[in-house]
Amino acid sequence: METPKPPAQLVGTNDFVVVANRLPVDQSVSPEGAITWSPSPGGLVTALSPVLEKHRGCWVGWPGTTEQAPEPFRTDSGVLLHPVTLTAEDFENFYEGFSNATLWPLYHDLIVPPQYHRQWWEAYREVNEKFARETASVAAEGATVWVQDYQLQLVPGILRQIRPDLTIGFFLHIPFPAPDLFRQLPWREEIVRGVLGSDVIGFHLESNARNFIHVVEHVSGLEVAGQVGVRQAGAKVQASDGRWVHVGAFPISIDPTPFLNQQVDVAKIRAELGNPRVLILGVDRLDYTKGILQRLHAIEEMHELGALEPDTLFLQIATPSRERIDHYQATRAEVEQAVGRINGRFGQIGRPVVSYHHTSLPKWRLVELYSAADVMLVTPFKDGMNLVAKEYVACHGDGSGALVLSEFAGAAEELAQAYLCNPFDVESIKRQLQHSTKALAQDPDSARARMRQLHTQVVDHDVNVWANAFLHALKDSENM
Ligand code: ADQ
Repeated sequence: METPKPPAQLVGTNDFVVVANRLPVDQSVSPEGAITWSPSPGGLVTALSPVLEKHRGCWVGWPGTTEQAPEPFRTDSGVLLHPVTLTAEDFENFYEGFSNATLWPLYHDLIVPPQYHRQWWEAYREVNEKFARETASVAAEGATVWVQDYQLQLVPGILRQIRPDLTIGFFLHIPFPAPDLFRQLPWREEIVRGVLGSDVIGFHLESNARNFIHVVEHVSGLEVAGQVGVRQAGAKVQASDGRWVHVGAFPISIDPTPFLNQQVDVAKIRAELGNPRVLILGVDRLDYTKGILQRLHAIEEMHELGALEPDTLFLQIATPSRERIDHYQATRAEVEQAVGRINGRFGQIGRPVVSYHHTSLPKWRLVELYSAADVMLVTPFKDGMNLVAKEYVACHGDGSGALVLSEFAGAAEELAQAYLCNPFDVESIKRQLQHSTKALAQDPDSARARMRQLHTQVVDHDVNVWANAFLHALKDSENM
């Protein structure tokens, strides 16, 4: 089929464009008030840097402030960062509203009730249009564009209309819900049409991809063919304009390099923490999906039963997140109340049993804590993947440590050797916590074998495997 020509006034010069809600930049303000912007490395940036650098790449995204946005600028490695400006009202209605109070809870199986407001939907549509127009203005003729995540599900459809010459991929970083849940969404047809503007659509898990295919077939009445597979876009859907859109599961991972290479003096870190006999760790954004409160209940009940070594410390690092949204404020209050109660009941003077920190930490510090922890507790009610679980495993190539992981985290599919628990069942968290600490103390060889298997899985399936598999599927779609 001949590739359509783009309208001349819309063409940019970048052959590969990533579009994500956030631009990978950090703002710093000097004491004199001068604002500077610097690139902030993250997993996605690391994974996509080689492709971005090779193809004169560009990253389109919001710089994280509704105030003064930077002019487009190139990083040292030659990647163009192209800011999309959002007003305070856009941020409230598009980001906090539709993205994080409608879609986020709906796609995470209604852990809290999603709110449906027409005004938020209008803002979502308008902001998606803005992202699509900015992307169109930077993409070269015939460029490849990779759109990321739930905030931007309308971008592929809008882009396809204004720039039919582009090859468009879309990846969803959070779960895609069961069809009966998705059907609640008043704008479900528009969302499906938007995503179907892509050539390839990727999800973390086969079950997510199958949920999507089911919606497309039974709610939108479109034809589907092929089979959903992992790291390939084996299923396809015929969009209403006749194009076949390819669908597959592409489980995301981490760049293990910093976790493998940093030398950590574990004894020193544990000494700083008061030399607990057992160190249990939690690291999450403070989000109601992550099950932090349930984890605390499990710890509390185990102290009640005397089922934890008296010298056990539970260290919880919780990154501030979406702090103006009601359910996030409520979750924080509940978590902090539980921490106070548990320490009040079981801590000693100068020696708490829970050490809780509402803060973000630099990666090197996380590596220290991951390396020092005997048990990592990852108990989300629902999670697209969960990279924290993979980061912890990457730090334990020597087979030390144990991972207690929710069966509702996407990561549980690949990390089946972890101590899997049901976070809705506090007994299940307690049981697996007990199994893991008992194995470390009484059956270290088998604990070591389990951790080594997990480690091999994570190192062999890193973020490059993820990005390459998706980009290959996208390339293949051009020849079909
Ligand atoms: P998140 O919900 O943010 O990601 P996760 O996958 O665990 O969840 O990634 C969190 C990242 O933030 C990790 O790299 C972690 O190191 C970092 N982080 C967490 N707490 C931190 C702290 N206190 N200080 C510093 N860094 C911290 C969404 C989906 C996931 C999916 C990812 C990627 O919800 O399911 O795995 O995208 O697709």
